[in-house]
Amino acid sequence: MTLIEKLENNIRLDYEDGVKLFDLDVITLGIYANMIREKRHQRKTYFNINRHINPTNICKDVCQFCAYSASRKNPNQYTLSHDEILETVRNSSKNGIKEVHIVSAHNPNTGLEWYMDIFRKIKKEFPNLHIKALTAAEIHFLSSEYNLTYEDIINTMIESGVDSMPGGGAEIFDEKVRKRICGGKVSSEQWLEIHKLWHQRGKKSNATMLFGHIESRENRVDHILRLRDLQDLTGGFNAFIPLVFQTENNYLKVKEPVTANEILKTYAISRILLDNIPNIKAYWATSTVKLALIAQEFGANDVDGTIEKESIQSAAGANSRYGVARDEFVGLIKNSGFIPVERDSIYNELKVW
Ligand code: V47
Repeated sequence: MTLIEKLENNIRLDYEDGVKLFDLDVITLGIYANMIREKRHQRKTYFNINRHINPTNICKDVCQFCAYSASRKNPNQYTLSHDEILETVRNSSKNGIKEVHIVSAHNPNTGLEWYMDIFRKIKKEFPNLHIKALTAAEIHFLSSEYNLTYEDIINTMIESGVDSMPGGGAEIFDEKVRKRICGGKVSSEQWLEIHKLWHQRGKKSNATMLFGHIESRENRVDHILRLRDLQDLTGGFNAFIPLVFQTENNYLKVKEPVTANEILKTYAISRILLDNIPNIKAYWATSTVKLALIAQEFGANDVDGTIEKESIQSAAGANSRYGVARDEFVGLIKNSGFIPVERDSIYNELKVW
């Protein structure tokens, strides 16, 4: 069977097929990805009203792609106090946020109890607010700092009010590339194991892939298929988020940012290969809002949220420091020919515009 015949007949594709997909032109890929997208989500584009909080940028690890963590490239260290975090949540709750997304660096001074305490405080004051917090990389860091098992950390997170896990820290699973870009932090196997354990507790999470740096197309396909394998076992991933590498202020010497053509191909191929992850998120902070909207024609069905403030990607050059207002999102999505749907963190529809 040829690749096109497999695509026409919705046959599950393997690694070799996945690599060959990149040889197809972007429009052909878009047509097949969009067929799958429209079958699942029609013309709906999802977003949520959320707030990103990055409590500290002090990090014991040195990832080569990171411009956010305090280092030689970024001398401005900070750690927010619990009062500052709570004040941020209070202010954002006036804007109707339904989710806080809390992700940090690996700071040995903000320990396990520091995190659990702020989660409990947020949950106490805002019981209906969804807390999406702690990447698998942070869980791994806390587990090694405290000599606790992943299960111990996950139990404590759930007891303290964490509702879901974000998809960060996945980067690229290929061990060789991973060693070069973020050697020393959570391994690919450990990342997948932590999400598996989280899913086994009946909880949902997301998965990311950082692309457009030194990885190959083959590495991307391998990454996506490792996620598909885990999803076959657990069904716990809500969304897959291909993160476009931002080139400024970091140690990776990537001169040319990845092209829009390659980004759209990667979204489309993600949709085609991941027949078991329902949502493909074009995270606007890394793709730009405009490309995130175009990506809706190439398999993506989500643009992430209003964010309000964003520190990780904007430190590396993204134009995402101050979020996007809800009404702006609604207008942009409508103008692109899609139906804006405000969702909650686990993709229940809250309002169809
Ligand atoms: O894992 C770091 C990435 C991630 C750069 O789960 C960079 O809904 C681009 O995971 N260029 C953290 N990306 C952010 C993240 C995320 C974002 C939005 C939604 C969700 C979700 C998760 O940021 C890290 C890393 O891969 N990152 N540096 C950079 N220069």
